[in-house]
Amino acid sequence: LELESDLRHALEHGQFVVHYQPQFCGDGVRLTGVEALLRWQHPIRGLVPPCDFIPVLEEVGLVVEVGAWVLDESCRQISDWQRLGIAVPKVSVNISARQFSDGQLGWRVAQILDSTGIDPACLELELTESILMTDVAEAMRILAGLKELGPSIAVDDFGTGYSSLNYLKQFPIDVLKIDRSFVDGLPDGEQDAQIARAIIAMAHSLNMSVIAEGVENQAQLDFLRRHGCDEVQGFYLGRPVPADEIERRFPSRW
Ligand code: G
Ligand code: G
Ligand code: MN
Ligand code: NA
Repeated sequence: LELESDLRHALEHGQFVVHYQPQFCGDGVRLTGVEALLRWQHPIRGLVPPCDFIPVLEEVGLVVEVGAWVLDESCRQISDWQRLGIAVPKVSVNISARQFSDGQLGWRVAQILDSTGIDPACLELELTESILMTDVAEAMRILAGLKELGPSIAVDDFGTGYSSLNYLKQFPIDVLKIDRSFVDGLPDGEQDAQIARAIIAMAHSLNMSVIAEGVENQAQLDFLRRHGCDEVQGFYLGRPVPADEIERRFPSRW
């Protein structure tokens, strides 16, 4: 497969880059963190979006190596920001299914935290419901190990997969991310509004915090704020951008 060898080449020749999308307090003003999002800077094709190559990385198993690189790069970035006097509260890193279950994640996270010296509370790991529910006992064991190292755990795309609420409450989860498919219909879509309210209420009753993704307008932001959503993220507030643009655009809002 040509794409596979292109992707190996990309990893070896530094063609992957991480962009960062800002996350804000429910008020939409104070920055609370950034989500690390992988891009492929291809010499001819330009900036390739992850939907065009992450499935292939998954398929050929390269996602573990590339994922480790993203984790490394993101923690290094936090450390660089801290050196510059920019106190970025946290970076959220997406973890793929293979990366979660390959038995190396805890070791890698420990090593990265150790080599960068960042506060472990500055790192958040985003997992999907399906990653957690595929093998609950195994996930429980892996999560317990990760939590001991100090990062927070967020459930990405929440509401699109299937979670057993019984397990959800037993996992050491800190944050639920309301999937953008529900944010889309806010504030007028009655079902989306009910679902968003229910997720916020459930998260809070389980002592979890909630972030809504895919916020694209003021009306969505107003609804989420009014209903106590803790954090917000979306194109309306800030697109994923290179690290230096985060520094330029938000120098004093951390
Ligand atoms: O950045 P964008 O919205 O185009 O990302 C599309 C998808 O790719 C999202 O589902 C996002 O979670 C995923 N993605 C982006 N960066 C990473 C990464 O570093 N690792 C993994 N596993 N998925 C990522
Ligand atoms: O699955 P995950 O939540 O990691 O996906 C993140 C993806 O969502 C990124 O590719 C990012 O570009 C995209 N994204 C972020 N904010 C918005 C938004 O407001 N609207 C839409 N449509 N996509 C968004
Ligand atoms: Mn995500
Ligand atoms: Na998501």
